Amino acid sequence: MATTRPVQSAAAEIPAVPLTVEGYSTLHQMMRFRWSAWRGLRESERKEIVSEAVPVMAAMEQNAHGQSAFFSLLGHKGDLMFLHFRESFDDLNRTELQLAKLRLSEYWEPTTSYLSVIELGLYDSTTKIYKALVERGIEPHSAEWNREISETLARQKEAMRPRLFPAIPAHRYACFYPMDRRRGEDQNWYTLPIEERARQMGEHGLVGRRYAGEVRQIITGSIGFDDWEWGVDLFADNPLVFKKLIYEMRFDHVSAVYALFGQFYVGLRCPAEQIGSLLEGELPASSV
Ligand code: 76R
Repeated sequence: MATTRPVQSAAAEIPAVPLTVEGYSTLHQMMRFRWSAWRGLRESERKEIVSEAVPVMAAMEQNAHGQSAFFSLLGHKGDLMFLHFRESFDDLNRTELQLAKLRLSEYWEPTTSYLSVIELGLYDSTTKIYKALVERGIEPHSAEWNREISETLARQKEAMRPRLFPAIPAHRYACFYPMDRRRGEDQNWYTLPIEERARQMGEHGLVGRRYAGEVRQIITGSIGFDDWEWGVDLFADNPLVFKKLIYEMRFDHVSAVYALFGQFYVGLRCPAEQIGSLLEGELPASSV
């Protein structure tokens, strides 16, 4: 079925894709823990296995070039969630291999995983930048256009460095879910004019900012990497904030009309040092 892209009169040639800047490569690993096999071990063996794993996991937690964090998951979708921020896919893969070498890894098995990169969408500045270039008579996709765009992106990336390469927020609860923008026959985010998408994203940001002190959000982009288009990570000390924020956002136009959601995962942060006691059935203490 033919979809007609709305005519964007003055800006007919303006590219449809918003500019984005990318930071850490991220991997979520959801693991089921083989409790019965674990409990079948002698206590001394469990201790030995934990004391091999803890220093490796603690070093990942403190890694200056991208941290890891460990969570005890609620519900049946897994027992543990590992979240890794790294500077490259190579580093992520190295991390997976390092964990797979631990004896403890014989007792966890993946239920799912999610690969993405930290992404800041620059809808607001994109439309301004594209228009300014067109007004200067620079043709989209020409060498000069590409140079101007890559200079802008380099400047933005520098200015946004702390948000692109963040520490993992030290809150007690994490909520992760993947999502898409709808591409239905009636409602299709990707055929909306960029100005309209920028307007809706602006409104989305305003709703989000009301929760600034209570929740930290990290948006990762996964187009080309995983089954959904974005991953949403929320961190808070009160899990009810996830419900309030996400409920309020459902009424936001961009979520009400264009958001499709995957599975939700909620976990409690478990510092590496407390993995041993977690696996003996004790809840992690409240500080990271
Ligand atoms: O990063 C920024 O602060 C700039 C504004 C902003 C962008 C570009 C922003 C703000 N978000 C952006 C992008 Mn968001 N966000 C979600 C969800 O559950 C739902 O209905 C949606 C899931 C939440 C809860 C959330 C929270 N955001 C995105 C994108 C990329 C889309 C694209 O580019 O097309 C997605 C999929 C997405 C989804 N967002 C905020 C928040 C919060 C709390 C904020 C305010 C952050 C702050 O200013 O402190």
